[in-house]
Amino acid sequence: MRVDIISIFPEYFAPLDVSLMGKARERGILDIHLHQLRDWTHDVHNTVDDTPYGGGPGMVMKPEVWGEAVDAVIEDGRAARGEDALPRLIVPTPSGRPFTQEVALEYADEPWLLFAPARYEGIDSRVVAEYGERLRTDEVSIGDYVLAGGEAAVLVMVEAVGRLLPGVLGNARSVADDSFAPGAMANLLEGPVYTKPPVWRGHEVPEVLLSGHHGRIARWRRDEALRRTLDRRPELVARLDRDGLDKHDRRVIEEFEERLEERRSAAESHAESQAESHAAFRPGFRAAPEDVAD
Ligand code: JD8
Repeated sequence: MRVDIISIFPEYFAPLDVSLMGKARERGILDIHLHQLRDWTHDVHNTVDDTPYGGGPGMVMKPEVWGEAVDAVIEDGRAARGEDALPRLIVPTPSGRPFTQEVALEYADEPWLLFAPARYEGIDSRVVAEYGERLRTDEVSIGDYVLAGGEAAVLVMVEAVGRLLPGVLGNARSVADDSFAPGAMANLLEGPVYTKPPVWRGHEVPEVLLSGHHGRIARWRRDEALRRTLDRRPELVARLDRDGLDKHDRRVIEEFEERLEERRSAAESHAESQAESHAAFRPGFRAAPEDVAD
């Protein structure tokens, strides 16, 4: 896979020289090209930004510079990959569609990705409009928090996609076992993991994992993954296709929901008793249960 990245901070991508992505590049599985956006400026200050039309805070990145840069990189890539080759243009933005494992799997099937991480308030929106007519162009977000620029998002996406390419991950682990990957553990979070020693600072490894009984171990791991997902990402359990759940799974879910209900009603009655004791302490004062600190 060819990957081109255009940025005013190409040095930001040094991490792609190390570890899994570094090896993937050495093996020629990943062919990453970094480009300095300012190479396509023509003024003495190498200006890439200007004030926003309509006023408002910050600066917007100029369309002309991005236009020249993207055109040049596409020409460069077509020279290497053939005149009919075209990249998929990916523009990170907090207002983009969510980047998910499903999208990562889709991108992993692409022969050529071109990333356009911006800074400031983002890129003049006519750039995406322009290339959206010529290329498959995606505006994507890696999560509901605000970064200072798109570079970190590109690092995340290149690693999430790169590790899915054949030959990148050793056979120790297959991507089929990934959380959020289609399959048995689809949309379940990873469960707890353990290694030697069997006891550490008084903390023991769960007995079942030392049993060598693969059936029980698989069952335990699935139960733990289900419980952790119910606890931390209940919306993912709601997405599970019910036919994929066996009787034992449903039992685990019922047990969890019963405990949740017990905890909830215990908290509610505790708050009520607190409110009553407060009322008893200050006659005429009626504290609403939610105002009574736990
Ligand atoms: C690209 C400029 C900063 C964003 C003013 C802060 C992705 N999940 C994500 N959060 N933030 C980004 C992201 C932020 C970016 C750029 C991506 C380019 N900024 C801007 C608008 C508000 N500043 C992102 N993917």
